[in-house]
Amino acid sequence: MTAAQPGVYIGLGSNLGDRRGMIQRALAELDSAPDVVVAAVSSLQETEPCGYRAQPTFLNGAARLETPCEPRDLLERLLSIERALGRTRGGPRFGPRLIDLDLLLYGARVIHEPGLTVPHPRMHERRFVLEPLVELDPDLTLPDGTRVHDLLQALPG
Ligand code: PH2
Ligand code: MG
Ligand code: MG
Repeated sequence: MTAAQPGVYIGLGSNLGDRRGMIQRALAELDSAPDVVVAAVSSLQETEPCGYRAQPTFLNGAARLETPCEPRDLLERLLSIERALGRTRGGPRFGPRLIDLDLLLYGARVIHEPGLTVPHPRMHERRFVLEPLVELDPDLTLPDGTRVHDLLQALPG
């Protein structure tokens, strides 16, 4: 019997250029690696920018991956796909980006390392992250047992 794969979830975002095309290219790139399967992709929704308001509207979603890659390896892949698609760093924090791939959840793993915090440290307060996660799995829980659905219900507005 093989062990169940942990649920690995990433956030998808873009607010510059061909936003849907950027997200699709990123997913195709990720899926093209022999050891990563993009198992499910949520719908992509228009969302108002948060954190830094004076920027274009985002397209956001989430995907569930199946992979034996360790979280740090997976993070490096995500960053390398962001770079390959033309993302540069150096604008304002939370500012506009061609593509943003965030490691949100890696099964029940809790990680606090330089450059890698899982679950993603700001996901609890972000509707544009929680909604697509609940769409992918209405019963999804965080490592501490909190239901993502309940976090969404608790958001103001
Ligand atoms: N990402 C940010 C900052 N603000 N706002 C929306 N709506 N969607 C995002 O993906 C987003 C944001 C930094 O990663
Ligand atoms: Mg982000
Ligand atoms: Mg990011």
